[in-house]
Amino acid sequence: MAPFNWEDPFDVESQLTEEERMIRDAAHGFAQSELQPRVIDAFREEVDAPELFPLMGVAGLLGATIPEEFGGAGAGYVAYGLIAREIERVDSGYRSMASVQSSLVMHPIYAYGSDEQRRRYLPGLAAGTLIGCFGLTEPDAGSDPAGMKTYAKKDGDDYVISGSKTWISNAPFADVFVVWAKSEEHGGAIRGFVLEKGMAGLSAPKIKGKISLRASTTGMIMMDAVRVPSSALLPNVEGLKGPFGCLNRARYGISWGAMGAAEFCLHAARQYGLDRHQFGRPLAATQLFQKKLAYMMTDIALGLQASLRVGRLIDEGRFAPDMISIVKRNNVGKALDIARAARDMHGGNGISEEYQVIRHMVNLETVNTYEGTHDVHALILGRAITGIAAF
Ligand code: TGC
Ligand code: FAD
Repeated sequence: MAPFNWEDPFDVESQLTEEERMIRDAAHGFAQSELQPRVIDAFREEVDAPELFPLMGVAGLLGATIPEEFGGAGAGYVAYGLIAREIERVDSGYRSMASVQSSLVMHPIYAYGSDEQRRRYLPGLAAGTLIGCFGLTEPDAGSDPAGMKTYAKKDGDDYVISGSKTWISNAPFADVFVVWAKSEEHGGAIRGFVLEKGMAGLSAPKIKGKISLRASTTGMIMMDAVRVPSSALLPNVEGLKGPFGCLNRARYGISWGAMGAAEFCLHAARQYGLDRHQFGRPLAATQLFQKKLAYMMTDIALGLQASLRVGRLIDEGRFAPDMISIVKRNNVGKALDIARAARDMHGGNGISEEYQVIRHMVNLETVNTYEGTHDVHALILGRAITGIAAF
């Protein structure tokens, strides 16, 4: 019989390669030394932190799956997931900053871009000297991005883009804007364009007053007849499969990230229960407390194992997007339940910033909503099961 390790019940560790363990350890070290010391103040003060991007770049955390030729690490999707888990163990907002850069900005430029676009943007994005954002959601088109109004008209050799995007991570300090628009030239099909900070008619005001994900900066993208050269068009994809191809990767990363946040909450609740005495014994000596810990550990073990499986299938080129809906929806929903339980198990201290579980709890409300809401992923799965789209 093997010894049981509550911190890794199914021995994920032995299922990782040496390279994956090294990348994970580097991400853990960075997250604990650079991110953890700032996060409580950053969340309270709603701090903009563009200076974190070059630090993440030096640590090799941006564009891990992009080939080394373009500044990435040429690593696989399991390694990418492990990075997300370590960053989100500290804060979902910091993971958001990194996963937008990697999956939603670098991936489309790499997968759909021209060679000139790849060389112009990818090395700077990998280094974090350029910051990217991804504009899909609009004020009137969230779960249903096909309803977007942003439009690109051809004018001579240029495109002229008008419209607005909302709830866009990193937008207020972004240098590179991957924006999705309906293109008149392509019969109204959705196409991707790469815009740059400073273009006439382009602005990105910050959305203030979030009660969730306060350590990540969110904004709008306002485009008032922004004129871009035809070289700004991402040439190699047309239709919604363009943005969804990016979302597959980001959603998969989130499935690992949410487990990192949940692991933080389990560890915190366990320690609190061992330290805190009521009725003459540790809280951890009570049956109800132990049952909650058992649920937490079980859901984390199952969630990590499922994400690992999906990551391996992505690396083998054998994944279906529905698999990603399963792990994004399940792991984030379970992480939210775990964070709420951990908050409760801390009693009054659970609402204090010092104990950090309530920050994870309110962050995970956003994670449950973005990249396809919990219910939209249920509908994607319902369609897969029945063949009927019920959106
Ligand atoms: P539907 O008819 O299903 O598909 C249209 C076309 O897209 C293709 N497709 C996919 N391709 C690749 N991967 C996927 N996951 C795909 N899903 C669909 C599909 O094959 C089809 O291609 P074609 O060639 O036949 O045209 O589209 P629909 O309009 O019915 O979509 C329904 C639904 C609900 C699935 C979809 O709209 C959806 O997923 N909605 C959720 C929207 C969403 O996730 N938004 C995310 C915005 S970005 C964000 O939140 C970033 S936060 C990041 C952070 O800060 O960390
Ligand atoms: P809606 O689509 O209006 O949904 C509202 C509610 O209705 C939800 O509960 C939903 O599940 C439900 N619903 C919707 N349709 C149906 C249906 N057919 N049947 C049953 N229920 C339904 N977007 C980007 O493009 N880029 C970003 O970088 C980005 N970052 C974000 C950062 C933050 C902090 C947040 C909060 C959001 C971000 N988003 C981003 C937007 C995010 O993807 C959207 O909020 C999300 O897709 C949901 O869209 P919505 O807010 O318009 O909600």
